Amino acid sequence: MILAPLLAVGVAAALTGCSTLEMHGYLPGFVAGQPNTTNQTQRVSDLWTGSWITLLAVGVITWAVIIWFAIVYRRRRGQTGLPVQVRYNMPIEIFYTIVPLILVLGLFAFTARDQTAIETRYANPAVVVDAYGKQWAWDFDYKNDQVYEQGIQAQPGEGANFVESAIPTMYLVVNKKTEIRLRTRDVNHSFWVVDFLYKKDMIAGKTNYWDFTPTRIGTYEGKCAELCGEFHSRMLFNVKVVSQADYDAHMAELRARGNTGLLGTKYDKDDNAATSGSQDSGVDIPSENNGGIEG
Ligand SMILES: [Cu+2]
Repeated sequence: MILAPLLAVGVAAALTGCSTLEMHGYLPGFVAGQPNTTNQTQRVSDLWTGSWITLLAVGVITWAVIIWFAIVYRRRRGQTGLPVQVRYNMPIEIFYTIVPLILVLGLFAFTARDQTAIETRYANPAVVVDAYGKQWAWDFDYKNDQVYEQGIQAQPGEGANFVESAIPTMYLVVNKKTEIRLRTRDVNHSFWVVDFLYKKDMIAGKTNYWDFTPTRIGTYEGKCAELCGEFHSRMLFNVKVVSQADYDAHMAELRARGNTGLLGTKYDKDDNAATSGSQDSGVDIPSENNGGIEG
């Protein structure tokens, strides 16, 4: 019973010869004949399609029974009074208690299993990037190479487009274990890479982690997914997954631009922090939360 959703995916695929798009429940990021975008997206897609197939099966059976009863047991011409009243059918009551229980426990178990796998951190990530959300852009600190990119919010270009080259871009190395450490300089944001099927909040005073391995070279759209103020919609970024050589070239370029060292928490806007550069921190209150994550 627990394996039913996974089996159903396999059977459905075998029977219908689904396209790549259909096989992944119309989720973005899957392209026929190409590797997945990250090592996590197959797992996400399996959970998504498995849940849909299971719930659709329940739905179809339920709709069929509703329609069947409405037609077969409808009131006929000439009938009067109430139909025979039946109560306390124990087998049916046990059935409709147990089946939903199994469904709910099953959905919970699969979700918990996948969430645990996705949220597990690597012991030794090869690439570590600190991503700082800020109203309304992103800063990226490349920990290994000690260089940074300080982003600006998307700039209006021609027509309805933004200037692509001005959008902050995070570089990652294909097939390398990666850890992104997510922090915010001000209000809560959310780091979302659409084709990676993952988003995670950046919560004030907290560091979140996302560990994964990008597995396909390409450029992927990212955006803030937490309404964070006036220009939230311009809080865009790109993720470029490249070869080690291209990554090294980009690091050298940042170094040549003078972006050496790390930005760290220097530009955090923490109104309670005595050491912050905030204009309205008139009161000298030391903040427990102002510590960096260095260490
Ligand atoms: Cu935001």
